[in-house]
Amino acid sequence: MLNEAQLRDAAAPSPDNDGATRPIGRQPSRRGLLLGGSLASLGAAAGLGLPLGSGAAGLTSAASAQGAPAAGAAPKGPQPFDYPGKDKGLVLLGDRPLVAETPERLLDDDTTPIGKFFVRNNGQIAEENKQGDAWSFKVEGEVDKPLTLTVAELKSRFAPQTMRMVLECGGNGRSFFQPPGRGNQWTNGGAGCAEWTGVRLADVLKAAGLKDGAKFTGHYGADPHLSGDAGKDAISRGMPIEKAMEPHSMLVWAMNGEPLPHIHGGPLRLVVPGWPASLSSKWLTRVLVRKDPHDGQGMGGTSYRLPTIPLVPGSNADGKTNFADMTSMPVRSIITAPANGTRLDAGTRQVPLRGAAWAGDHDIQKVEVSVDAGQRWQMVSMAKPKNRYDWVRWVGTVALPSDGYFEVWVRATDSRGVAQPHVATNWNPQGYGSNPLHRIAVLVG
Ligand SMILES: Nc1nc2c(c(=O)[nH]1)N[C@H]1C(S)=C(S)[C@@H](COP(=O)(O)O)O[C@H]1N2
Ligand SMILES: [Mo]
Repeated sequence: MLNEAQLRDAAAPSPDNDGATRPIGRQPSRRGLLLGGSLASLGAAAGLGLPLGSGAAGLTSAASAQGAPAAGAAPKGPQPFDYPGKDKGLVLLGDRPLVAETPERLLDDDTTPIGKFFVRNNGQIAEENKQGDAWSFKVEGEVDKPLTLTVAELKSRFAPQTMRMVLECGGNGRSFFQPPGRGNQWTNGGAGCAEWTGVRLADVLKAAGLKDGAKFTGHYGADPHLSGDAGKDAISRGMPIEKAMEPHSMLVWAMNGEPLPHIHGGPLRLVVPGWPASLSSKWLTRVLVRKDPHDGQGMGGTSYRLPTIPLVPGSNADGKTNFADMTSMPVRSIITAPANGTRLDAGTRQVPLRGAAWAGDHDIQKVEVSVDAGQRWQMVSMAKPKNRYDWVRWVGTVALPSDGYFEVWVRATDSRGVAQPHVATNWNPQGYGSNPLHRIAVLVG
């Protein structure tokens, strides 16, 4: 394994392998290659979803796969996300509630900067709170001693820790389902990896004293329901107590060394790594310890639940039978450099690649890349994660046989030997658990 500095050096373009990558067009597009310069005709074809690669259903070329508008839909490029402190390259997926994802090429940092971190809300954004350390939350329910604690008390009474961990939306990858799942059409950008500082949720639950009946949690935040109805929660999810007691499940007040930004749930949020980020309640007001599985907003039915008996894609299901709550997120890898749609100088034969891989509760066993649509795979070098739930940064170089159009594919395999599929699988109405391999298009010459 390489350390981070070695990884950066290895990935730095060297003079003899022509690292002169330049994006096609000004703004790389989710629709793939943008119209621009000599690529206009290829770009136009790609933007309209013309199949340039495999004709297999759900396996269109990388150039057309990324956010190609549905047949008949008005061709509409990605909507930029305009929010204070956020990179303009983020892509707005919805403004009510406010949701924005990070294109793969912006996940190129070892630690995702706050400006590039995805944003997901289910309700209105909580009122901006200036209390900081005076913010308080409650621990109630199946505990001996219900607690009300301020952030200041968390800081002084418990042992702080900092962990670099992936936060990933349960719906990440949803747009790859055929037919589409209901909800925000995430590509791979509903994820980021930040340094989270806070205390172990387990330490606080122990201080409250768990009763024998303490089997599940339920989480509440201060954000109003989208409708403004005070009787409803924007979202309120919960988990088995074993997950809550893991040392990496944290009450967090800082992100990348800064006070937790308002949009990411400051002054206080939960970070429950490995599982759908909907458990990682922002603007945390209450953790309810329960005997029974939580029944809040976003629990039950088909919400954050997967079929235990595979469904016919597109069929109706209410989730009442043969569905189970999502636990670990599936294995995923992305190419973060070069960007999809990069044009390389004629004669370029060596292409350096950089990326990331992660696998929910599991470790990454290997990451492989292919330039011939998966006929042959080669391994890349992985850096050592900082701690459990950190992502793996990887680098590699692929050789191209000629000028022309190529796709680079990446797939990761988790520590159980489970690899990313070629297409999204286990279709479900709300489109969870979709993790097909990531593909980028490059044009040489
Ligand atoms: N209070 C509250 N917490 C929340 C949510 C929310 O809508 N309200 N959304 C959840 C979901 S679905 C995700 S994916 C993550 C997103 O966290 P981020 O906006 O900091 O990226 O927050 C989770 N925590
Ligand atoms: Mo989410």
